[in-house]
Amino acid sequence: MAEYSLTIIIPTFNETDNIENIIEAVFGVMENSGINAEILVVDDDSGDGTVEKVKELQINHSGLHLVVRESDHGLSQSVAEGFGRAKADIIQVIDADFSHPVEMIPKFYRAIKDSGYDVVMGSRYAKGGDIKNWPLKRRIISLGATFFGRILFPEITDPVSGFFSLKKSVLKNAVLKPRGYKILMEVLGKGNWSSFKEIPFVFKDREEGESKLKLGTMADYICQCIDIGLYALYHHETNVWKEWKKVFKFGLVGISGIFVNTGILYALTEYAGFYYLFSSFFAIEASIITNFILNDFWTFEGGQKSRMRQKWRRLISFQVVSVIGVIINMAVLFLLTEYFGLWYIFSNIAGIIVAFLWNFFVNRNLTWKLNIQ
Ligand SMILES: Nc1nc2c(ncn2[C@@H]2O[C@H](COP(=O)(O)OP(=O)(O)OP(=O)(O)O)[C@@H](O)[C@H]2O)c(=O)[nH]1
Ligand SMILES: [Mg+2]
Repeated sequence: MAEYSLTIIIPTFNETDNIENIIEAVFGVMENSGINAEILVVDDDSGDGTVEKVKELQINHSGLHLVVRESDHGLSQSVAEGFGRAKADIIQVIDADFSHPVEMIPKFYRAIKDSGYDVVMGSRYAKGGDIKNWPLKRRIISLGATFFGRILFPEITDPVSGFFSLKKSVLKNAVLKPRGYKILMEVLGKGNWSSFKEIPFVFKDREEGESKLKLGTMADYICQCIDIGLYALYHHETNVWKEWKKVFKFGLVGISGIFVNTGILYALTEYAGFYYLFSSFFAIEASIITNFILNDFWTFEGGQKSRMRQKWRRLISFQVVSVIGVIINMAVLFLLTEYFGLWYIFSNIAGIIVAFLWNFFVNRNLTWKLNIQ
């Protein structure tokens, strides 16, 4: 049996004002809940006495371990190093500055140990979660970041949270490329997991010490998202690959719809003698319905778990989204041709792409949104 049942990684950089309090608080919670945990402080060679403080505390805490990193500094790199050194099979990551409520750690632990989830995340954006004392600018940046993350992981409300736990086995064979602040995204994108739970929590801004977040990290973050998307193209065990598959299938269904549309348009006009615009109305509607059936059975299989439990509600949702998609397609066609002087065939291709993205993402996150929590 492993020496510890939980490893709590605390990355630190210049946290003298917090380090003692956070370590005592975490050990206190662990003692009360009977979890045999080690704390692993991963410090980036803080010059402010954080390291000395931890060493002092080690005298009274045999479960307190410290890594001081001399090179390749960075939050994600530090956490990744902690993953490699964790002695327990379950790992928790938490900030040193009391932004994450330490009393919730047992809840995370139980969700893995007792309920068997692979990854458990603290969410600021799930119902019940919140952020205290953040200026508007920071909220907007964070929401923007979450938006990109949600393209990759549509069911996860806060894929950039710094407060999470996981089974160590999730990291087996995962080639992490840690950089920047968003190590959780890296874990979700490259790790091997199938179940997750989000626990809402209220993020409190630090009271002690200084923030190290630089605003220029957004570009890095977008690169990270792209890297995760590309990684999935040749690592088919990842969850992002499952999203890619949905995009491909949705596209194929869309192409099948063109054939249905054209076939019915032709048949009604040529054989039934309908006026072609009148035929087109039926042709469009028929392709919307066949697209719906194929997507419901194939692209988003397991649709019975969808939040919209009844099929007819999904059909109506799909219908409305599709009609708006047609309007978007025509609007882009019109705008690019009339105001940007583009050849109407190119404008139309742009319109099709925008409408496709609209149709996919809105249907993905509305019509076939999974009912997880
Ligand atoms: N090892 C290591 N830890 C870091 C680094 N940057 C930040 N940390 C730690 O990571 C945690 C989160 O960093 P914060 O600076 O609190 O980041 P934040 O919560 O986004 O921003 P503020 O709370 O406003 O400062 C804290 O425990 C920091 O001490 C780093 O480069 N290396
Ligand atoms: Mg903080």
